[in-house]
Amino acid sequence: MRTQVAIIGAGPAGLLLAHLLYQRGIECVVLEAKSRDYVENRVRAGVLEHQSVDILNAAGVGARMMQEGLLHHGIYLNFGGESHRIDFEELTGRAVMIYGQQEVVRDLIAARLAVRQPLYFEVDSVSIHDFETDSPRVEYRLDGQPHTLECDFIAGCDGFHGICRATVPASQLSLFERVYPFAWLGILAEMPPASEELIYANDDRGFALLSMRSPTVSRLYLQCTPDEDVDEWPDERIWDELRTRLKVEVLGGPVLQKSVTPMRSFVAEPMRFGRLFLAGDAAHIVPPTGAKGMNLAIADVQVLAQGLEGFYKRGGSQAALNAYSQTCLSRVWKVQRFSWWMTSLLHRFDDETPFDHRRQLAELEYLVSSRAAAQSLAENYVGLPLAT
Ligand code: RFL
Ligand code: PHB
Repeated sequence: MRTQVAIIGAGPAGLLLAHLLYQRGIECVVLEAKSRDYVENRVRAGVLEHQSVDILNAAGVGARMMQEGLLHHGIYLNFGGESHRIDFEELTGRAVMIYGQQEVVRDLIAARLAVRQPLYFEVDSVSIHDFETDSPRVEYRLDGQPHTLECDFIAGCDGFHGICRATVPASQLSLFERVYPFAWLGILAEMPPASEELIYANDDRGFALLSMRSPTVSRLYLQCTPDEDVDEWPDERIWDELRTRLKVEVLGGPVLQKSVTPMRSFVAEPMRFGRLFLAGDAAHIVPPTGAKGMNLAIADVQVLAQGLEGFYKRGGSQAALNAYSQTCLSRVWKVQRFSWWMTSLLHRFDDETPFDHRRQLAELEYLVSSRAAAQSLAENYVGLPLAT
């Protein structure tokens, strides 16, 4: 089989890239290791930057998001026994959209299937070859049968644990990483949101976050240890801890799902190797405190789709593709900085000194008393422009 672009991975990066390429008349095949049911029900991110909303709308896949998503004009920061609001609308004129990643994934899968374009689930033994030449290829197995997919380009959209980055010789990669000494215990619960906007709390007992998915479903997180055993967290213990840290009394309800997410910052440079392009979590990971992972994936593939359009519509010109890595990384590092900063500001660290803690509280005080400081948080949270 032959195609123009082979896309490995059907997360937000791979699926949106497939759709953007389809709109530009470029053929692609998407190969996904998991089942459709699995990827459509994987609970992850929930916040879309205003620019991600624009990209999804411009791609024609935003109708359900505009109907069911929740537009938020600010967030609350709770610390020192008080609650403070950061007003995005007033500080930046922008808002963010609360809409679950699995809903974005469902909309994109529906869009791909509606136009009857190739998207294969449950492929295994995927391997990529010859991407340093002009004729790369992908080998995989589907229903027990071996297949070869010849292509012009490979898009590695296969997440942090995928095979694309792992296939690049180590000598060609520079890796930058910070692993945090804590994790998030996250729950999805059948409970109407207890606040109209997200609450980020820096409490003496650790960080907590109140988020939501819909008028009837809430998403909440607690700072915990990276090796935390979920079985030691019966529902009532989680609710008690959330009430204490968030200072919100009315929390409770059936817990639909529980999981522990480790926290890391990670960047692989460059993001292009010959005819292989890495996008999304395959190239970088941010700790979730800044709500940026899915948004970075969306921004990467928007840049990649434009680069591939340049190649196919301008007689094989690689000018835009040559700029892909640099264009993405310049924004990725700014978003890394913001995500690291939000994480450092809001969590308790095992090795922190009383000085560190006082400094952290002083920074929070500064943030909610200085318009300049609040505006900096707001412009990063709603999303930095694509090409900076
Ligand atoms: P994904 O979503 O991991 O998709 C990669 C896909 O590749 C498949 N795959 C393979 N397919 C074929 N062959 C192979 N060899 C393969 N190996 C892997 C996988 O099955 C998968 O389907 O990466 P992508 O598309 O780059 O998207 C990135 C986002 O998923 C991620 O950054 C966000 O979820 C991060 N994140 C958040 N991002 C936000 O923008 N806002 C948030 O509020 C937010 N909150 C979060 C988050 C991530 C979390 N977790 C669980 C990591 C909250 C949490 C708790
Ligand atoms: C979420 O709703 O899952 C969420 C919201 C904000 C974050 C991280 C996760 O910073």
